[in-house]
Order: sequence, then structure tokens, then C-alpha cells
Amino acid sequence: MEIQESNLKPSPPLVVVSKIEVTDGKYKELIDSLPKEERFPVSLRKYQGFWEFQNGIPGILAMKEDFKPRHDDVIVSSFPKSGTTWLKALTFTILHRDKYTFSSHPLLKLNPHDCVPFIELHYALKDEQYLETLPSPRVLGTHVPYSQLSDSTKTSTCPIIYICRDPKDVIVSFWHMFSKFDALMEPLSFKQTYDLFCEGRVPYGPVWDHVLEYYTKSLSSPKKILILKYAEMLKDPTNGVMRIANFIGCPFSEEEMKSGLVEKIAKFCSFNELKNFDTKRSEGNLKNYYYRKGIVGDSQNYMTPEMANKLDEIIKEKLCDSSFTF
Ligand code: PAP
Repeated sequence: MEIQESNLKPSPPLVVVSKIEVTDGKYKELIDSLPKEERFPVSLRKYQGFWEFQNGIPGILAMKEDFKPRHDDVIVSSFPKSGTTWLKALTFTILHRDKYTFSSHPLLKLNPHDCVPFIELHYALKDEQYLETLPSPRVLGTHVPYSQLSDSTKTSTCPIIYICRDPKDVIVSFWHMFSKFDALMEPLSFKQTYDLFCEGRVPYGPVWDHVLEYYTKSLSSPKKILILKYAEMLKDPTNGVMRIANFIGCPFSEEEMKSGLVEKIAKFCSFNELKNFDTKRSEGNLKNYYYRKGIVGDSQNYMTPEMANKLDEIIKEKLCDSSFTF
């Protein structure tokens, strides 16, 4: 079934969960008992090894308890600022390539986050029924670590695609995005953000544990979890498009390959194209939450070599028992 654009809700940035008032006594008691981080401009709590927006925890718990994927769902997951928007656009376009032409595609009118909603956001907004209104096959997104997915998600056959990115570039992207939410919170300096990040005390952090959970699971269940790296995708997007299509069980036919469809999809979802669609839609009021530079190595413009080395060393140490490298 085609997705009716008029039925899709505009997706607010995930940070809005930090402003949801927690009224349910059950959650309040649990949240009050969790370790707290106050240096971040909105309160974070550490829940089962990961720092989360305090007021987003009820949504994560409800999702963990309740969310049941459909057999043909595709889940895309990531640590924030690692390429989520891009992965959402690619997966949605690949999965639905028989339904839309490029000239009448939903992504021309909608942000990838509108087409691929965050599951925990809708649970946090107590609007999880919305997810049920979406036609199959759905692509759904999440930033929660693997251990905080629902058991049904873990045991179902629906594939999970996870994208990761050099944490140094993640910090820069993260800092820029949070600076834009000055109506919601006091912005932090880059150094403050960097220090918190190195301690793992940022929403969904620590990044190394987030990646390790998905990576370790992908080794034992390679058909369940595909790990993509932002830098590799940027270097060879057509290869990325084919890997996604193969993994979700809709490989490109010879005819499609010959027609250049793989390259067309890579181009349609490229940074410049997606940003361009967004600019046209927002009539010049682009907030740039999701599209900034879209490059590898921008951290060099923000971190001293000492800062970069220190973070590299932290990551190396945290990943020393694993074969994973960013
Ligand atoms: P989110 O967690 O808020 O959803 P996410 O999409 O994961 O953010 O990451 C945003 C980054 O992806 C931005 O990086 P930058 O700040 O370093 O520039 C954004 O520019 C980049 N990005 C968005 N779309 C694309 C794309 N099509 N290709 C490459 N990078 C992209």
C-alpha cells in the first residue's frame, strides 16, 4: 500500500522528550532512584548503563515492554548524529522503490524522520498507536541501545540496520545540533560538550557501549543486524545502497542495476539532494538540525590534536576487547 503523505505526522526533534512531564508514579519513583547528570542542560539519568533524557525514560520503558514489530518491519538504529537521517532516507527509498518515482517521492515533501518515525518518541508522547496506522512494510527508527529494545524486536526476524560514525565527528555534529535548541535549553560550550562526551554522559551515551552492543550482536546474528559505517558509506554510497537492499531481502535485479537505479537512489539520498528538498520545503527557514556539512573529519576544525588523541585513546581502551574499529 502507498503511504499517504497526508497521514504522516511531522516528527519533532527527539529532544522534545526532555520537556514531557512525567506524571506516572511508577516511572517517577524509578527515575528518582537513578543516577543523575546535571551538567547537561536538561537532566539525564543513567538507566541500565546508558544516560537518557530523564523525561524520555518512560517512553523507552514503555517501548521495551510493549513494542511488537510486524514481521516485515525494518528497524534502523544509531547513536545520535551518526547518519540516522541518511540511513532512514536510504532504507525507505530502497524498500519502497516500486511504489514511487523520484519526481513524486514522499521525501520531496517530507523529512526522512516523518517517513521513518522514532519508536521511542511516539511512546514518550503516548502516541504509539500512530505507529500502527502506518502501512506495511514499515521502516522505523530508534536511538536506544540494543539491550533496551523490546524482547519482541530482538527475537523477531525483522532486520536491524545500525549506522555508526567516528565519535569525534559525532561530537561536533551533536554540539551544533544542541546549540540550535536554545529555546529549549541553555547551550553548552564545545569544550563542555566534549568533556561530557568523553565521560559518556550525553543522551544515549556512552557511544562506545552503544556501538559495542549492536556490533557484538551482529557477530552472533549477522542476518539480524547489519553494521554500516558513515565514512564507508560516504566513500562508496552505491555499495551501501546494495548492501542495504540485500540485507533487507530486496536485492536489485539485473534490470534495475542496468538502468542505474542503484546510483540514482544513492544520489537521491545524498546530502546535497536531501538538504535541497528540506530547504525548498522550509522556504528559507531551514533549522539545519539534520543537514549541516555531511563530511568526514570536521572534528579537526573544532578539536586540538590533544583533544582528538585523548578521545581516540578512550575509545581504543573501551574497545580493546573487541575487533570493532570506527
Ligand atoms: P539525528 O541523530 O539528529 O537524527 P543524524 O542524522 O544521525 O542526526 O546525523 C546528522 C549528521 O548526518 C549531520 O552531520 P554534520 O553535523 O557533521 O554535518 C548531517 O549533516 C549528516 N547527514 C545528513 N544527511 C546526510 C546525507 N544524506 N549524507 C551524509 N551525511 C548526512
